[in-house]
Amino acid sequence: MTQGSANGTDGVSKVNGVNGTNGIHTNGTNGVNGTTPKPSFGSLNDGLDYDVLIIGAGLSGIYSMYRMAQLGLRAKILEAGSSEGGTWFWNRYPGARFDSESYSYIFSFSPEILAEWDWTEHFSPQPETLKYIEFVTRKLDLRKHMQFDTRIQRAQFVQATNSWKLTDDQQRTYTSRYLITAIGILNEPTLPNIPGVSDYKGEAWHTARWPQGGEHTLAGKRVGIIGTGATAIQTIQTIAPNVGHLTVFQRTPNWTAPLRNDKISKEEMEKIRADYPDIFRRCAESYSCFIHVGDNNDTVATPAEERERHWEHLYAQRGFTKVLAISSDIYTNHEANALYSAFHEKKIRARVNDPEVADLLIPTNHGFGTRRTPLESGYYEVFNQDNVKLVDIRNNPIERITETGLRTADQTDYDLDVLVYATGFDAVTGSFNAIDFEGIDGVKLKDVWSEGIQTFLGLTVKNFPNMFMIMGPHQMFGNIPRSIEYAVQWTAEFIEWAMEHGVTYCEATDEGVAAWTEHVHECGKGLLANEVDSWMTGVNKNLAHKQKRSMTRYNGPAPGYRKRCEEVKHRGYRDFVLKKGGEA
Ligand code: NA7
Repeated sequence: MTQGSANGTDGVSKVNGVNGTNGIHTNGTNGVNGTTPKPSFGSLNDGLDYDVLIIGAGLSGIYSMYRMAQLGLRAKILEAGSSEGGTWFWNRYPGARFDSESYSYIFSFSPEILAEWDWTEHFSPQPETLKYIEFVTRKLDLRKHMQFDTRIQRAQFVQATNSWKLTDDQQRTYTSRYLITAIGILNEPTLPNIPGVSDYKGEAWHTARWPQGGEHTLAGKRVGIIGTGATAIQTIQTIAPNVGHLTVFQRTPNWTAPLRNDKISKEEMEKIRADYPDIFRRCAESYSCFIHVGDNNDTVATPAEERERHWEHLYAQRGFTKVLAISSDIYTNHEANALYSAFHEKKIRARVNDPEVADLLIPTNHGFGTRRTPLESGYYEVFNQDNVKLVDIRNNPIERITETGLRTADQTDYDLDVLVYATGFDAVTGSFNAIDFEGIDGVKLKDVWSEGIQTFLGLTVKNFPNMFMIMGPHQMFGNIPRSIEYAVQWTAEFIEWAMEHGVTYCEATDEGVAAWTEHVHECGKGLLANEVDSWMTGVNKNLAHKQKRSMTRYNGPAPGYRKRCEEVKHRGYRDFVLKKGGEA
């Protein structure tokens, strides 16, 4: 879709009296200085419990709530967990940490929080990140707006009142004019579809539901772990030194490269703090909002020696440098990608003593960077330890989980004290499928997306009026807090505008959805990552319903994404069907 075709939806929307009103506010704090009267919905939402309901108290929900409170709205967060944090509340497995620089992967909107919070490591471990989130919540005084242990089961759009009705697992109901979903993209853990999962009598933990302090009980134990994705890699390298024996069951090896984490001294933190404006500017300008920026060099045409020298330099740097600061053709050109994969293959071989084990650890069915590339700290060296065994379950699959461990196809039994499932998530749409979303005329979101995701701006869905998705499908998955801040800001600006204009109904159009979905697919063309099965392309082989590869994320440049969303705002939201007051 081009910008032109987005404009082509002009005049399609039914806009009752709001057409042509160009009163777009870009200042989210409108009215706070006391000079402008604060907009309000007046009595329009009187029959409803809230103006806005937010599902989820992770980063998306927290910032949404902050903005709704700033607007003076009656808003509430409903959260399934017993505290705030979202991803960083649930994922407490050993070694869980950012693999983006702490100081670029956080909220940027509050100078006060940036001034007061100190990071102690370049890549924050989960406990510190959770503390940060708790600090933000306290600082912004948001806990009073959060209701925990509330798992929403059903979200129904009530046409008679143009409002949302949510029902939780205790059959309590909540109503609101607008609904913000802040339910994350990796929120529904999946167990493997291997027979016997419920037969196992020992301790069995999914990494996303790791028991408090579980790692302290692993000393001397026989531990097995299924999976070698980002989560498994962090878990394996952390527990391997402490367990009695570790068996890693690997179906598909992933490319991974050194994280090179380090402590941050007080002096260094002050330098980072002074650098914040530049850090966030660089993120805002870059393709996927990270501080690392690639180049457009021709990898294949570059002399081999020069290429290697450059890659060696990147390899020695922290974080995603070796994933993102490379030439963009590595992500689009098979030959360029093969060269870079070969460079990483050499690195792995140099670190793993047994060549047969190294063979197993080197991916053969996808190139470097074409799946989400985890970063590691001593992962490969783990496989040189006497107490660690790598089992290839691609050629010798797990036949079943038994009472005492598991059995592979060659009839080898592995007896285990603890079995760890690092088997990932029903990603992206899974968070939505876990709730029965029902829109106009009983349309189910699950059905709408069953043949492929369709959205408008990744923020809204046709037939689901007044619902805004923060980190919904078709949004940027790169530097997630950057994407969250933008999506929340856009949504808050719309709701503020809706208040000013008495708009009580906002729905995406067929034309808008078709054009946006086409644009998302267009952006994804030519990317090698979209030729590969992974959670990012919507594939999870553990689900009963078979999932085809799909375009789950926005693959174009972030500045382009934002530009398109801004255009919709500046057109007075005319791309939507809008209704005022009590209009049917
Ligand atoms: P991932 O990246 O989806 O990894 C899941 C791993 O589990 C992966 O190695 C899978 O192998 C393996 N798996 C899943 N099901 C099975 C079965 N049935 N049998 C054997 N092996 C299986 O999830 P993560 O939690 O590691 O990471 C998700 C994201 O969270 C990550 O990218 C970060 O952004 C945070 P497969 O590759 O499917 O052969």
